[in-house]
Amino acid sequence: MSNPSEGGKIRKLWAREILDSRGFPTVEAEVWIEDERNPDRLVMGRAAVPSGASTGEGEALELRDGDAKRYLGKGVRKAVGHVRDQIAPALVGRAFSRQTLLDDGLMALDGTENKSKLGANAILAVSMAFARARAAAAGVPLYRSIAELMGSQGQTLPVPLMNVVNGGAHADNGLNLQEFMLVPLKFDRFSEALRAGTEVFHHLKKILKSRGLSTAVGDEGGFAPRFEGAQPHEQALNALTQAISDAGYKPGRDIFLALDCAASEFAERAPGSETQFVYKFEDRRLSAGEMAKVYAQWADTYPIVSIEDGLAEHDWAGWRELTDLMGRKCQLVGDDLFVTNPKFLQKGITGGVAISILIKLNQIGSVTETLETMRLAAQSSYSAIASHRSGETEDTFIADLAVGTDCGQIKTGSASRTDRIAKYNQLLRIEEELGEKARYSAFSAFPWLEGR
Ligand code: 2PG
Ligand code: MG
Repeated sequence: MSNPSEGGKIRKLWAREILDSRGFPTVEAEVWIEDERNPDRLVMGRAAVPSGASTGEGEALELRDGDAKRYLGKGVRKAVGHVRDQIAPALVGRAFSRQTLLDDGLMALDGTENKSKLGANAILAVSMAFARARAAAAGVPLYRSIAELMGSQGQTLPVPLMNVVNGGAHADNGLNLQEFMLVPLKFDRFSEALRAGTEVFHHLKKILKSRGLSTAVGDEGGFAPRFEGAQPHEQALNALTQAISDAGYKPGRDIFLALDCAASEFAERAPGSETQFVYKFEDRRLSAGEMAKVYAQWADTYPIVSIEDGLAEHDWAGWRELTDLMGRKCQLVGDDLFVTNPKFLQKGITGGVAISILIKLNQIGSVTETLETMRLAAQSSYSAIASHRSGETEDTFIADLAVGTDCGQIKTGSASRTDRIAKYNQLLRIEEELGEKARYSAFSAFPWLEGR
């Protein structure tokens, strides 16, 4: 029996290969620890890691088996084996009073910069499962225990960035840009914002259908229509603003738009240059400056409040130009650029690049480091958006992460596909549980819009 103030001992640790929303394997872990109130009783925390398609080069390593005979090489038996054969023997029988101690132990066991020995998928699954088990052992909801780790209040329901048109690497429809999102801001409660965004999603479906366009959905549950003819991106933006109006809301007052360009996917190094990039956008080849002007012009025409990865991850000079051009009136978000890593974020802060960071647990590979990055963002007045990956599971950790850290925004896909909806439903539960204490400070990340 261990001293409850030191945390219950880990009694059992297990992992298995499960499937993600794209039908590829991923790691699920279970951590069994002693209940703090009754050490004879065990509580279990379970967590599954997601997987990206448009990944940043600086991400922690997702370990895949590479055995072409299983799941086209994408099996995760090695990572699962590392949990069972290396992590479990090192952790079982020990008590960890804090998440940091467990995560430090995992990192020491791995010993590499990018978690390539054990695999970030093995490490993160255990880290998240432990966070859940610790919350259960203390008898508190996960968001509450994350709030304690973060030193936050854990009462802010996030603005949902709802990705209702999918393109880029998440669809097969000729759109360069990966995500067109709805941002329902002028609402008092998360549940009302979610309702509004969902209604717009249904109206968008009607519009696409009436134009004979496909209403089949992409990886994140958004529609993936092929807009024929000139300027398909403007066609998508027009369809979205129309859908907002059709649903009875005012674009630019109630509901706004956000983009994830995932620009690394359509950029290449300029011939003969190490630092300059060319953007193969629609049928043109644009410089970073020209690409930035396209965004600035869109932001003048459409109610766009947030642009993620507008330029490629290695195009730091271009990013600086973009930030100078738009950083005061549009949330410029670094995803592939920062890969949830405090080192890259620090480089951005020092260099005046971007004003916001996308947060994906599996880019960095542990709960502790994720919170460290979020702390650095908050200290530097960068907004932070808790995010899913395009390959997801039914795991809802990021919903609790968003509320627990009070980060104020979540990006977790469209109003379809249960892998996406699961997170929204968890947020509805949390809002209900928080009752009067629940906050929805919609405009805090967009101060330039306040009072509109
Ligand atoms: C992104 C994500 C999630 P992926 O680029 O922001 O939407 O996509 O998981 O494929 O990197
Ligand atoms: Mg992105």
